[in-house]
Amino acid sequence: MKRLDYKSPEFRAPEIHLQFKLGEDTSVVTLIAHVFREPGAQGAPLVLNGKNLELRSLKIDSVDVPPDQYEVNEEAETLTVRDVPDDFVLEVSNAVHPAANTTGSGLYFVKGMFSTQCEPEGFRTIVYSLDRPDVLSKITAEIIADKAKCPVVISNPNFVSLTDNGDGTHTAVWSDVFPKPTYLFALVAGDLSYIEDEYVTSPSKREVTLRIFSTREIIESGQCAHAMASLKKAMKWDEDVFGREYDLGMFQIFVSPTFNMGAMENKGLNIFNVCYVLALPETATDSEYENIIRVVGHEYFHNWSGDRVTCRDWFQISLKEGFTVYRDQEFSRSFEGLPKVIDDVWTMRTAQFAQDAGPSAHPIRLDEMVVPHNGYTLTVYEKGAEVIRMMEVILGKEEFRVGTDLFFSRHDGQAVTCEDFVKAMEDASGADLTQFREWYNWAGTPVVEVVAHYDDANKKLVLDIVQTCPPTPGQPEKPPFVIPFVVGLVGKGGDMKVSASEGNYDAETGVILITQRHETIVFENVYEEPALSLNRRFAPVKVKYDYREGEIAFLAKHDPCAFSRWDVMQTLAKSVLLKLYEDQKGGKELVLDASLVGAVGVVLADESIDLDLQDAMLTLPSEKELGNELAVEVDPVAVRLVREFAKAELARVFSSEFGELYRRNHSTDMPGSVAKRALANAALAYLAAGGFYCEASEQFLTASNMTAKLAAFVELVHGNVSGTERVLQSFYEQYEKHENVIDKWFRVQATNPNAGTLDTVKKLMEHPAFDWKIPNRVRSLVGSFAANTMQFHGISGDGYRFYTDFLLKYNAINAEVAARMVDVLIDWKRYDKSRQKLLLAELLRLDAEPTLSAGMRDKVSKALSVLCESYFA
Ligand code: B3K
Ligand code: ZN
Repeated sequence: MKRLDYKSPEFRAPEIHLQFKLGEDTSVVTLIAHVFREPGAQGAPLVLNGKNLELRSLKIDSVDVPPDQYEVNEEAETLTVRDVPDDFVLEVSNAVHPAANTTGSGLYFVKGMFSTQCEPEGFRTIVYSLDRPDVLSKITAEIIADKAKCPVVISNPNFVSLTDNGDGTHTAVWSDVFPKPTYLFALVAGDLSYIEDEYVTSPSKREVTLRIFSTREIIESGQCAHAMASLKKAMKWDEDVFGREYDLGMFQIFVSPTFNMGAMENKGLNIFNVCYVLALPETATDSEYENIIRVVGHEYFHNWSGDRVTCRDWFQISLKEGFTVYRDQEFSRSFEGLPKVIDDVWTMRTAQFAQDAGPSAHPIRLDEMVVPHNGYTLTVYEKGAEVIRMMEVILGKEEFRVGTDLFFSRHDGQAVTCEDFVKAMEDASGADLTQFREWYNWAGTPVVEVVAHYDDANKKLVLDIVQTCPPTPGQPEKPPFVIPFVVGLVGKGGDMKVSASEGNYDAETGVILITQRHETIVFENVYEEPALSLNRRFAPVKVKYDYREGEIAFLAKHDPCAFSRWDVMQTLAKSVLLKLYEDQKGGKELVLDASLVGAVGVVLADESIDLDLQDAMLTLPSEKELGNELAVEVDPVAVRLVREFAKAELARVFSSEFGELYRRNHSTDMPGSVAKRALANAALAYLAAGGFYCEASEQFLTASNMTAKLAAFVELVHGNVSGTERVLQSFYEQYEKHENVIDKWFRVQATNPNAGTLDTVKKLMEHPAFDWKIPNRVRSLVGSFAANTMQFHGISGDGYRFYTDFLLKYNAINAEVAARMVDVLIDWKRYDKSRQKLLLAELLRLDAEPTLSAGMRDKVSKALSVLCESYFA
């Protein structure tokens, strides 16, 4: 499928009536709709989408369609009816098998509950339908279920009635107010309970009932309060910041223990993975609390950016996802501040930059796809959000808001494209975003290279800026991008007030608007040679700049922009660690560069530093990011070892400082601040890296909250400290009833860097708490193992082989999650020759499997397509 081959729908169904007769083994689903032919589609047959459905009946205007008038094509997933009138009533009925459905998509029955997942193409596995995002219908769902097994039957968005049928069943009816695409339909039924609250919207003063549903056990455990508070906070924020008000009388969340992904924004009935809802201080870490508010916000914000205005087709996923990620990031940043900005940039640099440099690099607006499932990528989401943010930086917050208002009002109730979003921004602001649109066309991370010349005599600073973008599959050359590059010229007194006599520089905002491949900016009145604080608002580019002697140390301490203080420290640590890597490869003795030791010493000694910033500045760049910098022939084990070496060295040099940092910030009581707990845990990790485990042992025993408990647990298990078995057992026994915590128990063991972990993982797959049908459990054990550098990437290849065996099996159980999990194998070319060979063998093994899902095959083929002649040379 290609984006440019888009054809508008030939038929529309403005109103749909659905009837479900719910049965665990077999459910019968009937769709009745008034269908209209679009002008211009004369003679076209009616093509319905349907997959794995057992057709029971098919009627047009109440008359059975004779078998020679229709055709089911399993491969194309269609049911085609010829010679249909221009305007008719369609009635189609089919059976599905929810208990046998382990895919996490469509209608499934797990743990005594029915639930659905329809985005992107799950609806067609429920009933034959016009299952595409640009066909919007008002759906009424009539759901007949066993009263005893399913006392609660909910759908979306508005409750109409619940009728006792007198035969042990009851019928619930739910209906739409606003037309929606089928992917936003949802149904949940089971023996559920809920908590309830209320929100009064502004300015309309609409009273909205808020409910969070789950199993009785979960609801009674009192773990949904934080999610409810998050929801109310998100509703208020969207009113205040985007002028978006909730539009219905009811907002429901269902917390599913067996969800494939994070959550889903079905109109008025969001469905959530347990890991993004449940929280008590003793079972959820601070970052889980933060993730809950972020994801609750994200799904809620989709009510406008996704539901009221949706995507025309799945090539445009970034229209709703990039924009909604931007919205949830801004929401979280409004109360978390700097750590959230750093987190977002960290995700871009560690994971998205890698995707942008790998075999599956793609633009944020997809040009082609094999299966829509594979379009939900970091690039579409995270880089998509950064592209939106760049528009905000270019237009300014106020104009940007005028633009989003126009976008929402102009396209309310429509299914539109990324182009429509940019056009609304342009029309609202008068800005010309023609060249900016290139961000939607091209993959790859641009590189911005800066060279500075200070002219002391004339008090000028000249910046030579060159932008390039590396080739990506199918895109050897790219045009120049528009990059809002925010800079600060930092002198002894902080940011210098300068103007530019040449180049597009805005002295108010500090934005250099880069548009050409090569730009020259001439700053005037630069009375001292400044230190350069670059890319302060993080445009999604890599920056190359040779810092002068002392420049980094100066910025790390004095840059008025806290984000840049962190950033420059990362730059320093990266260069030091990469040098160590080279030394290690060259067989040289490892010595940690004094510049990093000095900079860490300054951070540790800084009494006035903000605690969040101190924590961030003490964190070394991730192994993945270092790998991204190396780009080719990466030996992941060597990367890890030099990073560990640096940590241990810093721990040795600053053992008393880390001890002191720990004592200052550690506390056995809640509440304390998130920053203090993060710092205490950072210090704990350094102490462990230096071989000191007393604090971790003590913290493990006395922790009053999961943030402290888990950090200590990790250090003890990964440190192979004597008594680990007892630690593991006590952790398990203490949290046996908390699935989210037991996931951590699996994860910590799977990421244990020590020898023997692969055997442990294999054993744990036989553990009674391991369940192939629960994606969180599978991810926590096997998915986490793939993040275990030492064991997954072990040079024996055993880790890769085990993982491939797993994927081959899991592909048959949950193809969607399995296809996501193959990502860790596909970038085989970035590793050293020995690992390339090992990974290639595994990819070929996957490729040879005839039953591989289309999604996984798509990724494996892309990975293999970079197989070039030179490899065999
Ligand atoms: N829109 C959903 C993602 C659906 C993915 C299907 N594989 C969740 C979200 O991004 O809000
Ligand atoms: Zn989303």
